[in-house]
Amino acid sequence: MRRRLTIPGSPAEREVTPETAFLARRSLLALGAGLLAGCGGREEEAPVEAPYPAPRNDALSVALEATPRTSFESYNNYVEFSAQSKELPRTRAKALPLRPWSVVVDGLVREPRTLDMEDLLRRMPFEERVCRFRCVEAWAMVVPWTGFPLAALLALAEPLGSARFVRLTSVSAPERMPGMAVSEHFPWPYTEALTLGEAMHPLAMLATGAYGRPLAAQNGAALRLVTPWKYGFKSAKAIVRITLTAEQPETFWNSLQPEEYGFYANVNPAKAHPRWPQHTERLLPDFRRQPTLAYNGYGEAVAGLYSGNEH
Ligand SMILES: Nc1nc2c(c(=O)[nH]1)N[C@H]1C(S)=C(S)[C@@H](COP(=O)(O)O)O[C@H]1N2
Ligand SMILES: [Mo]
Repeated sequence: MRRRLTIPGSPAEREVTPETAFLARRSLLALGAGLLAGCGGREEEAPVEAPYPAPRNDALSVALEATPRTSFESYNNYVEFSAQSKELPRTRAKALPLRPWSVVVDGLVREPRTLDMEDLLRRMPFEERVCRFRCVEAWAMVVPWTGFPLAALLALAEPLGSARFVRLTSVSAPERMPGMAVSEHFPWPYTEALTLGEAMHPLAMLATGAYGRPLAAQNGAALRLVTPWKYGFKSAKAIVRITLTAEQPETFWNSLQPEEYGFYANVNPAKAHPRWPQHTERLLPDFRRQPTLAYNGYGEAVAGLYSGNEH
């Protein structure tokens, strides 16, 4: 990644590069700055265009009306800001700085990477996808996310053959996140994980936006996971690290209450939560009751990942 390349013309590069090669390379860069964007020094790069709105991927979208943005942005689960309130995350999350933002991709990879938001905007294939979204608490929404396949980011880091899981770690900012102190016994930071097969599935997405604009802080800006066939708690917010591992990682809710929150957490109307049924759900904005679908309606796409016994 260009972070680890020397900026052309810097003293360090002059020391290690024969002068002729240095001059040739510099003129090449000057000529081909556009082509080399993403490979050269930041000086040569044009400003990055924000991808909003991004082209819609109809094949991976549902033909349903989106939940109003105001509901999406004002009814939130974000325990770092409040474990009780659906409303407080919206006001409290304003304290979280969203730029600069970078994500580390490390662990069992050939090329560990640190990418900032500009790197992602420049290098990832952004698109919009309208997805069903189902919380384990039995409320549901339909959200037009903007983002890119998690697989595209993993490919940059080149997972090793020994990698079997992908752990996603949310930002830890106790001084900005009052919920962390209130729930001090929780296993912070918030982490989630997928099998590598799930993470490479085209439906697994990293979102930077929704409703054709950047994500609001309370919805998990600057970068959050979207796995529409799983309960919402799998979709970690404010991701700063993505680590490939050989062993199944401990995850936040699963380690707190394994009977209530499985590792796989695929939406399953036939398997009741210990404290409530899951065969129906309440769709925002008006909490209209409707049937819950197996794999949240994505069974045709994802059922092949499973034997059927995962929970
Ligand atoms: N870091 C972090 N990620 C999180 C959560 C959280 O508390 N902290 N809550 C999860 C749960 S339970 C749900 S339902 C969704 C809610 O996303 P939304 O507020 O954007 O609707 O985020 C998930 N990701
Ligand atoms: Mo949730």
